[in-house]
Amino acid sequence: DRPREPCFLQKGENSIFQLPDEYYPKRYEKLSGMISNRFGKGVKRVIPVRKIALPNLEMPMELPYNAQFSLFIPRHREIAGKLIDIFLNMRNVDDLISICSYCQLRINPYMFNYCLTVALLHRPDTKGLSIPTLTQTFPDKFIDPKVFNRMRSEASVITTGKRMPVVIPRNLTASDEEPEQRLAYFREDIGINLHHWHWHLVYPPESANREIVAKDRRGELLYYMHQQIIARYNIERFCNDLPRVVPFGSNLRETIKEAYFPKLNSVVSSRTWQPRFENSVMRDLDRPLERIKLDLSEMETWRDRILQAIDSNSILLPNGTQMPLDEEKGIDILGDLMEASILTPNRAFYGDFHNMGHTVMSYIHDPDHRYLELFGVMGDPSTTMRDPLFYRWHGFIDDVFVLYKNKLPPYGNDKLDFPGIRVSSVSVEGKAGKNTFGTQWEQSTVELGRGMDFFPRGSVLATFTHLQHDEFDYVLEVDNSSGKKAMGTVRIFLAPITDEKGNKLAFNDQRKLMIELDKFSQDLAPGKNTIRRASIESSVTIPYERTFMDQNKRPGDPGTKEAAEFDFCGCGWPHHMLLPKGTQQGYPMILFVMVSNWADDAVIQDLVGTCKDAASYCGIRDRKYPDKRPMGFPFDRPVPAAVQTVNDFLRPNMAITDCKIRFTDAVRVRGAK
Ligand code: CUO
Repeated sequence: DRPREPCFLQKGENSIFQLPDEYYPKRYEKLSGMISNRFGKGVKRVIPVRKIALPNLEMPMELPYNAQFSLFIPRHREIAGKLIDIFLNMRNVDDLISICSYCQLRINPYMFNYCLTVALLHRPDTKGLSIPTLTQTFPDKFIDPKVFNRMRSEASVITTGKRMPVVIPRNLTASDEEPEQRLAYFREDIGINLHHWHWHLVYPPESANREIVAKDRRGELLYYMHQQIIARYNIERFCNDLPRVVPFGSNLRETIKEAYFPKLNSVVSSRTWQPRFENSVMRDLDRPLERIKLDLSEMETWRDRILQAIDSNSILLPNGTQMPLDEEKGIDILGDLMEASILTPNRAFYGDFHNMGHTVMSYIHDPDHRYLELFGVMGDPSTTMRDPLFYRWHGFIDDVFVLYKNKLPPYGNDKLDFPGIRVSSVSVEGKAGKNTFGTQWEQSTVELGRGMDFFPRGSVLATFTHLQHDEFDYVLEVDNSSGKKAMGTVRIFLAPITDEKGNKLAFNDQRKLMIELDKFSQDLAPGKNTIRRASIESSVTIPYERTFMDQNKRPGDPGTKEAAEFDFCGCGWPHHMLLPKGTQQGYPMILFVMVSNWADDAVIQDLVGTCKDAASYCGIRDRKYPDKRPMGFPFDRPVPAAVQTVNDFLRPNMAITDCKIRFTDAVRVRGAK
């Protein structure tokens, strides 16, 4: 229950803010003169905070300081929407710092962190600021609490600079008896969870400031980004001898066989994140504290109405008229409707299906608050991907989107061909050999000192193990026989060849397992073109350093990029997870490349100074989604019955090659020579 310093806007480790006395809550009055003493000699700079006329904070303060905060709970979203607006409406950065200092001692820290981050991302005057990654502010959302005890001992005995990294054990959430545990390296990957958290930060579901929600093709991107997660997870399952995810949602009363024991403690609520036991069943929610009363039958009604809308290709609007789910905007509208964000065309009728699914699942252990328990990991975007149930729920959500996609006509030659352009070959070159991807474990060390609320302060390092691959190049030979210069968009995907039983996948199933690896525009001179593209340039991923944004490095330091690129661009699939794990024998896959006509793809816009290098799953900040085609093109639609294999699908401007992912069960240390 100690006040935490306004660490967000802190400039460097040794600076602190000096708050106006009036800002301290009554119970901390005596502390006001002492805060700087807490840091003793270490403080080099004290930054005075301006006293301002405070806006009405009654609503944000409604959420107790020690409560859990969830974006999936409607009342929490409303309260957070209000606080985001307060932060967005501050006249300048000094006033923002002032209101933050006041709020930080009073407002629920998770919500404060979320709202401030959203505001910093969207205010024109804060776009150059760096913010610590969530692993630094709330490491408790990612890491076993035992590790904190070890860090505490390390920090209290050893001075900063000499401390040894604390090792975060692998596979700690279940034993090998549990088959789902084979996927723990994916589900509990820190980078993957950070990506998902960032995605939901960049695409907040609610704000009175409608334009920060109403981003270009937001609903469609919700569909596509999560579709890709499910495809990636399914391939990962194949590599580990597990069948595809069984979607959960057509029968909401079915027994859920998967258990999950997160082994995380919440620093804010001083509670353990509750597990879900095997064979749990969802029940009606009645939790007055969170203002939730929801019968499962309501969710069933919402679901059936959504299915009905897809069936009839139209949505009922509040005024009684129908809105068509057409070819161009249908998926985007459905995304908003299902999530549901404030953009949903009719919340009263179609409800809040996906969000409430997360919520009901997250309270499965205490649906009527009889045990005064908080929600489990399914209730928070920074933890939900740890749980096997996440993939079952989003598997169902994806199936619903697919019902809509299945009603669209297959792409014809007008969409698929690029006359005059021929991809004559594609291959992969890297350390593991031609057309072989090499993967192994890697041990990395990250800084977690900022989120450690203990003394003495300073650097605390944690070492963890994650999947990694050898970097490689794609090599493409493209002939341009059009006689003039041309411009294409190169689209690179990877898909498995066989299903979980070892049977060859029919193309209609295979296309749903196509994971995007890269997409870029390319000049094509007349004649032969050899294109070499490095894996690290992927439009899907952000580099390792960005995922674990190291606050000790500043823009301009060796190894860091320019400020505009470095800051705030935390959304992006972690590069170390670009490829599935593969197998020791070499997991067979096909690499698919298409060069589409840039004239049909291009969105003409200025991209200077924006976060743009993980655009495939995250879009581009403040810009339109940079590809006019439907997301997932050319695999998002059904194919004619005659197309049985990927070879039947190929056009001259496409090519495939067989490749393998060979996994070596060894750990290399990041940075070691
Ligand atoms: Cu991202 Cu359900 O939308 O977790």
